[in-house]
Amino acid sequence: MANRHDLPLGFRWGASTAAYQIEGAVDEDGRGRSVWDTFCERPGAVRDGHTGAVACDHYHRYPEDIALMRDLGLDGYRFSIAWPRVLPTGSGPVNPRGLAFYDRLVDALLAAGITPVPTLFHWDLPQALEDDGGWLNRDTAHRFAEYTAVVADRLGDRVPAWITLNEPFVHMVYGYALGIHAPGRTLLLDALPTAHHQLLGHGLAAAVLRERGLEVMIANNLTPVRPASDDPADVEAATAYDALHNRLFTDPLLRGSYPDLSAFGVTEDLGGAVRPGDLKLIAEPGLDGLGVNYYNPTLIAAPTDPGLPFAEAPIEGVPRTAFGWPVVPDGLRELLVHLHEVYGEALPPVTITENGCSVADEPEDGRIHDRARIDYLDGHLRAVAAAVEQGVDVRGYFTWSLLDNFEWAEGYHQRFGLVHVDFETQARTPKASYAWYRDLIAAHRGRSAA
Ligand code: GBH
Repeated sequence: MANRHDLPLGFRWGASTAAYQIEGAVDEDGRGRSVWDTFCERPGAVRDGHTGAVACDHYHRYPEDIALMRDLGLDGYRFSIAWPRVLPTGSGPVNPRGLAFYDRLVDALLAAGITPVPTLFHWDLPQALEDDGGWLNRDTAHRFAEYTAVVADRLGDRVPAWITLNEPFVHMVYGYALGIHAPGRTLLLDALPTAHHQLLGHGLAAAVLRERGLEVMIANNLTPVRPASDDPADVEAATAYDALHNRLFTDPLLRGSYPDLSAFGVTEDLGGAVRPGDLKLIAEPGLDGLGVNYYNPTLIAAPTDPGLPFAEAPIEGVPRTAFGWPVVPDGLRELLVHLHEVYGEALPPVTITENGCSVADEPEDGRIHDRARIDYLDGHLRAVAAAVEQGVDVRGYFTWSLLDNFEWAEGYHQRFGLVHVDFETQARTPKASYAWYRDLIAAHRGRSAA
């Protein structure tokens, strides 16, 4: 297998976060409510009743966090912009104090030599828009494009490349189909229009960014789908699952069409959501890069429940993260090579926009020996290098996450950071993985310069 040091010259190193997971300050400077503020108040929704009200207090502590990024040697920092800070009711009046926060953040990043890579939507929809139907309502796509214009007009002079959406699949499934995330709806397959409306929002926002000469990416959580056996029933189930999880969110962007979802009893217009011209709006602006968030592969077997055309099977015989997710680094190589094979020339350059793991790593003598995270990152970077060797154009790697943070329905129980956060004192303590990543970046840069 390829060595991680074989990554190409100019390969970009980064780390990722998201607004609701780190900022806190939910009632400050005119921020409006988001669906996550509401969801956290619902009894039983988040483990131990945790909320993002304070989180990492990054809203106030961003200079300290940027100093940590600078010492790490990051080329880029992926963060998200909280829509309800900028437009407290989702549309209408702009909140200048909310916008000013991102202005300060961008300037401080640039002063530290770090490229800001903002994501416009990482799940914190303004509650006022949810009250009008959220992503079930087609109008939300238009509101998203308007919000994009406001933010791009303010930051576009300093921010070259933008990510529209984070993981529209997870937002649809966890947020609208199963109710594990905000807004906590349990619509099952009736959630499908939220896929189309998010993608339409992407397309409209992409056009807004393009008009301003800015680059456009999207961050999809993709997974290599493996059938549990060669049995045709398992293979058929895997094909159906792949269409829902992966191709539903890449085919319209890269091919201008939706995949066949007939196994789900779903028509090509996704329950009437797709109107003439929509697919053109989604595909036409094009993508300058595809962001890939990778955590683990998926094993799929023939259905056991009559309501769905697949069943998820456990992946045996591999290590698990503290969250219980299987650790399969080669799945990332498999995924990247598969994308390259399926989409060919239509596949834009790829950036890994998230990859990382939860480790139960409490401090010992003031140090955090998160060996499992180092092994995870090392294995996955070798997988990226192997994919590059097999011809995939991968431009960068952003680890999830810079800081331990609010892990959605798990509250503060899962720690994904290179930097430990004490949620009582807000003290930041770089872990062993932080030093490891810093040295790796420095070594790669040394080779690139040589
Ligand atoms: C991302 O979602 C989010 O973008 C980010 O905000 C979040 O903090 C981070 O990842 C960590 O969770 O059942 O064993 O097959 C990740 C979405 C959905 C990826 C569940 C792994 C299945 C694990 N995840 N998924 S398993």
